[in-house]
Amino acid sequence: MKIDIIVVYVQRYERGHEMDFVPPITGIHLAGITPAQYDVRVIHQQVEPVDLDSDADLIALSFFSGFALEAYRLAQAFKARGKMVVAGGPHVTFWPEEALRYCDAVVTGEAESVWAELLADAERGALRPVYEGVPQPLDGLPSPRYDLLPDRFFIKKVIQATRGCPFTCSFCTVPSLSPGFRVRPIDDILRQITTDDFPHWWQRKVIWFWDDNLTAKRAYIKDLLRAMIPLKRWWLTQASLDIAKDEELLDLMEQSGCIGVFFGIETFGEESLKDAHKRQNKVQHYHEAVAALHRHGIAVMAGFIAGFDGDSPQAIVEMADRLYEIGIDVPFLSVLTPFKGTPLYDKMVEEGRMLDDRDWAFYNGYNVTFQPKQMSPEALLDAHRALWKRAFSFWHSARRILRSALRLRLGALCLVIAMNGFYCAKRLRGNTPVDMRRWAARSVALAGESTSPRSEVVEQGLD
Ligand code: B12
Ligand code: SF4
Repeated sequence: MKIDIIVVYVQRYERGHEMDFVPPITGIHLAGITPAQYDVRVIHQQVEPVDLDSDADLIALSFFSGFALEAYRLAQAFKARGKMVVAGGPHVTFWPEEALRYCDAVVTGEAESVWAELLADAERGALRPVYEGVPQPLDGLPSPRYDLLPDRFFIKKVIQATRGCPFTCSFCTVPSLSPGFRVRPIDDILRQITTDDFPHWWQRKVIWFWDDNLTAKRAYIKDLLRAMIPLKRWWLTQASLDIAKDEELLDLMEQSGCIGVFFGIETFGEESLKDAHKRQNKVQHYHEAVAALHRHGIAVMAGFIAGFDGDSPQAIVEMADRLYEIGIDVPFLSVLTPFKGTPLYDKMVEEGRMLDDRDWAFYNGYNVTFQPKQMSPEALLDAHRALWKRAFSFWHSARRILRSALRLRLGALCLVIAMNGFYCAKRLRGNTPVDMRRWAARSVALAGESTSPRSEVVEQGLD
């Protein structure tokens, strides 16, 4: 049986992404856990077209909420060509009934416990509608199929060492998607790191850990980093801000080649932090925490969110200056989005604040899907765009790069130049995040008559 795993994507910038640094791990991981008797391909819609006339027997779609309409459009097109279509991922996990209207079967939760069974059922033409994946120990997972990655991705070595996060931020689905915290055996990770047959030196040198919160279990991460020191790699990950107080961990991160860490800093509002249950963040400690990472030469990437109840339009735009003041090297700026499976979503539904005229295309992290407390949805979008333009202006981007040149190690500096240069170039060319108010008509037309915008789904009681 031939399988096409498609990692669905819809461009999030007016004129596309222009360059693609790091691939998702999901598609190549699914290919890795696919039993050897099947013939598998992985298609990343982010960088390559989807061939609707593929000779695959089974199409497996993976997607986030923001890409659901496109996934359903693909599902319909493939079904019209007689293919079996299955789907999984965070959106499907929380909206299985909706996905089943377009697909033959869905997997909720993690694939490992049910994927082989689903494929065997597909082969004998006996798919069940729902396969409920249950979290399993992560021992002995096979390596992702790096050989199936398209050349277009600059970095190739994406790894996942842990799943889950001990925190419970109100806007995040990780606690309900991956309850608890699981780690992979260190030997498995080392084996994966040292399996190196990429053509370019930087593809062998750089590792990106796509973990929810890699540093959550300190004894584990310290052992892993000690074992990584002799491998002389550069690596990046996502972690929580509380690590800044652990000098031993920061030392090990430096010695093992850490060049960048992403923190969810989210906001400068004390009330908003409380609302977000972000107990690990303290506004008065931001500056010192970032400085601690810099003392080890590590670049600090940080996520900021516009649209908390405590936010005013002015406070949102001013974040561009405040994030510079606390020393952030690369900012990532999104709009608060209530995803099902989070306390934030439950609260917004309870308060009647979800905007039912917004289809899934608005759930891409750059558009507004709820009624903000202190402004209109339009004013929130405008404030976010003003923040984005200010933060990636030539002046702000150049200052961040120059400052990094004085205090970061080489790999970290390369990262800061590449990321700031990338976003600043977008900004200078007017390639801003897509405004779905203008794209909505287009996305619904693309999706075809029978795909449901979110409002219809809610009306039909599938919520
Ligand atoms: C790494 C990561 C990223 C990376 C890589 C993105 C990517 N395209 O993979 C980056 C930083 C770029 C990113 C960006 C964003 N992300 Co993100 N990200 C994650 C994170 C932390 C881990 C995902 C991962 O790779 N896990 C490891 C792989 C192996 O597991 P997996 O993807 O979960 O897949 C498993 C199951 O879901 C299932 N499965 C998945 N697909 C399929 C398909 C089939 C057919 C089957 C059978 C099974 C299956 O089986 C897999 C193995 O068990 C998750 C949190 C999480 N725990 O899911 C958030 C998460 C997926 N991200 C999320 C969001 C919202 C975003 C952004 C929109 C944020 C923003 N504001 O901009 C952007 C979108 C950008 C984009 N280009 O797609 C949300 C999605 C919520 C939703 N309902 O859609 C999550 C769940 C976090 C959250 N905030 O709640 N993200
Ligand atoms: S710390 Fe990050 S991964 Fe953990 S719950 Fe909060 S937002 Fe999600």
